[in-house]
Amino acid sequence: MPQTAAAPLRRPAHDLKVVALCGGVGGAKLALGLDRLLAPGSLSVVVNTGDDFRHMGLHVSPDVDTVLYTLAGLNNPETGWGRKGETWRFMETVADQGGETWFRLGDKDLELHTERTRRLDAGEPLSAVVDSLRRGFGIASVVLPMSDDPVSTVVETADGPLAFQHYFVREQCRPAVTGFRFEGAAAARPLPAAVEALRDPDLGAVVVCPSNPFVSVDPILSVPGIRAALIDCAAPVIAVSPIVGGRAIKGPAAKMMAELGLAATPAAVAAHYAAFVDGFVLDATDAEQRHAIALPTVAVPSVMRTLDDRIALARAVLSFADGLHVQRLAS
Ligand code: FO1
Repeated sequence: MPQTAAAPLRRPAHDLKVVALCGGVGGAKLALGLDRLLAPGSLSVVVNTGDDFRHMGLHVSPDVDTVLYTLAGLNNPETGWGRKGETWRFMETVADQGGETWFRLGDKDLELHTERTRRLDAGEPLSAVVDSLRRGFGIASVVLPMSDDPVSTVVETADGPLAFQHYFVREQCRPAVTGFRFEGAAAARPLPAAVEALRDPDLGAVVVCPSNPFVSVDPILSVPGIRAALIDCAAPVIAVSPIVGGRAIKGPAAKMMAELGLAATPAAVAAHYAAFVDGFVLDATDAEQRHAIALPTVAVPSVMRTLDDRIALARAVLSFADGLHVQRLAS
């Protein structure tokens, strides 16, 4: 029976361990809600690194950094990416010299890129660098890049293949997409901590955040072993729709769906995840669409404008997962 409102949690949120799969801005908002709701250290966020690239000699890891800045309360609320209170002296100087300015690296943000690049070049794995950055930011939740091996999202477009940041930032998502490739994925190893977190017998729920299914979540699923770990996961796996009212809350997901010949609906997103998802959360304004979804659903307010919205959605998702868990134990 589809639900239209979230039931109260049967187990206190403080008792739950949760894994979240997450891309950048939209996903990080729900990760923050989960981080604030759960006991410190009970959330592991597995983050897309398919957006990572070398730019101006620096290793930039946009989704990981968005998650770190968001959980640390340091994110730029206007852009969603980068740091609040940012200054742009470096980029101004690059522009003065006629350099490349299509991808903007803020003065404060540069510290993360230079430090990460130095440590990667010295042979440290990305996950070790990310872990010490998150400790430095005082973040209790565990932040796990999907893999220490390089995986690069390539967007196939009517104008030819484009590296992800060229499509997303330089071309402003204008070219029509025809498909996606995740270069390096076949040889990539999942981060062992991510697979261990998914196999933890005490895990309460897995949350697929409202991130872009094609360029934020699919790169994570492309890493061998992660999809299988989700399918085998003992805890309920819940996905949250990034599509509300036929539009993406942020980013090009709805445009991509139209270009791929898919309806830009929560039902199409649910179908995309059907192989491993136990329940699907859609926005209250799309509640009538729950009958088109062949999974247990709950329809709740999901547009997160404030911190309270983020925590409320996190609570609703975990309450829904808890109900599915109880049903599973009873059957
Ligand atoms: N997104 C933009 O739209 N324009 C930028 O100039 C830009 C710079 C940038 C610098 C560092 C960083 O960590 C992220 C940055 N992003 C920028 C966001 C980035 O492209 C993300 O991959 C997307 O937001 C998708 O998650």
